[in-house]
Amino acid sequence: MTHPSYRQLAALFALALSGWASFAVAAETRAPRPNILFILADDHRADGIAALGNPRLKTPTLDKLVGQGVSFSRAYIMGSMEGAVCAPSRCMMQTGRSLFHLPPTNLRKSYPEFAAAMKDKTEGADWALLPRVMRANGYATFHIGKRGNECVPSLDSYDLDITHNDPKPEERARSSQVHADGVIDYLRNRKTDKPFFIYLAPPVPHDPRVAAPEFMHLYQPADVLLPASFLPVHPFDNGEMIVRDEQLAPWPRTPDNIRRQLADYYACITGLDHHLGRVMDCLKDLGQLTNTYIIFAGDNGLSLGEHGLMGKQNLYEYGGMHVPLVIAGPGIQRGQSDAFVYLYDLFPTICDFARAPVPAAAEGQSLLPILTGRPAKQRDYLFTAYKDVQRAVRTDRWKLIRYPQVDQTQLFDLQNDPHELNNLAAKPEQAAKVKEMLALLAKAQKECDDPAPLTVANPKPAKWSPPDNLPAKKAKSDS
Ligand SMILES: [Ca+2]
Repeated sequence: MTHPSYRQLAALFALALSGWASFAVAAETRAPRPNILFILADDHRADGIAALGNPRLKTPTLDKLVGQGVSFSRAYIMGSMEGAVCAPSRCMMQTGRSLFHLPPTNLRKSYPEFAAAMKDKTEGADWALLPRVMRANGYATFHIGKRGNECVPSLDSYDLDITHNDPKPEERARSSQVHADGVIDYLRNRKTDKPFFIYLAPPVPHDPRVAAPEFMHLYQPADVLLPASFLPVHPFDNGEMIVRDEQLAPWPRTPDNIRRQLADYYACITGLDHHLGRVMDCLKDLGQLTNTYIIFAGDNGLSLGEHGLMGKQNLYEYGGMHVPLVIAGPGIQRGQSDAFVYLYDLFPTICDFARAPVPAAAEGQSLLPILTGRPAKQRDYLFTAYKDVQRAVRTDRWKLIRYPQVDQTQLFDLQNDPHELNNLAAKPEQAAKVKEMLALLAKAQKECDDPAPLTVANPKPAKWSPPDNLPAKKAKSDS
């Protein structure tokens, strides 16, 4: 079935430009291989870019990127089987594997341990790591970013890996600058003619949310709007109510605290945007900008008061799995796509940019056809998962979230209720839709080899009250 997103893009571009795009791709095969700069922000929400509909934010660099390329409004990670959602997200992207097909070893182990565990498997056919594929295809590879909750065997495979453990609080405010400086140093001092693949992954705008004073001063809590779906407390136990991230604000959540946290979050984003601008200026100075693909994405989403939640351990649209994704570069068109895509689709996409064969182990779908306005089969629905406590499937219009451990179901009409305010699951007139979406969810689970049941024998009570003996973590933002 042709996806509406493709239709939209196709209507705009295909007739006029598909011939041009084919020509451009063909011409590129004779040109030097392009560079690739992949920027993965940490906990950057899908709505964390001004040009994508958040005018309260200041993100001139990312706005420019949006204007030059394709932005994906329905990009997601598949989910997480642990509270640290960063880790499986980054591992999916660096291996091209979906959530339930990640290699069976601990992905926080170093490369030698990983390779030893995979000794009976064939590299390329059974497993692949993005930097190794890029290096094998003639790229100089460089990672700069955090090491905790990363795909460590992949980081170990970069030609140059500069990793920082979590910065100390006093270093947090400079984190975006330090990471941008690292890329600029690399670009200015590299001694090879090889094209580069840079993975820039700063721990920003992840908490604690502290930016340099000039960015902190830009946002005042009184100027920040509360989320449309703000609630003091989540209406039931979603299976992960007191995980670390949920303790970043006291219960019940208050408008003042949420506004303060949003203001700090925006400051971190604007700081990151400023320093990404310095990287772009450097590329331009070096004459590399026109031959470089630039990818900007977030590793996971984040709730900041939506539905009474503060973390990424949930499946709401303004929640844990929905991420920003913007791609610009040679031959890429300008526009927006609402195709359902996963972050791990970047693995084959980056291979395509590099004109490298896509390893058999990579499961994602290359985004190159969408980016160049060519016809391509798109996903009809999108599946997300969190531990054994939450499962969701969405289509163009409908979304169902199932909480098996407490026997709760939510059905949302995203077309008329994008903030997921009105749960329609108990409405008699929606019984057939609930049944249809549950069947689709079960189908998606089967396709993804997800063994979790959608019903359990003795569900727990869904009712939940905040613990009164659990002090909120002292986040900087609580002040
Ligand atoms: Ca993250």
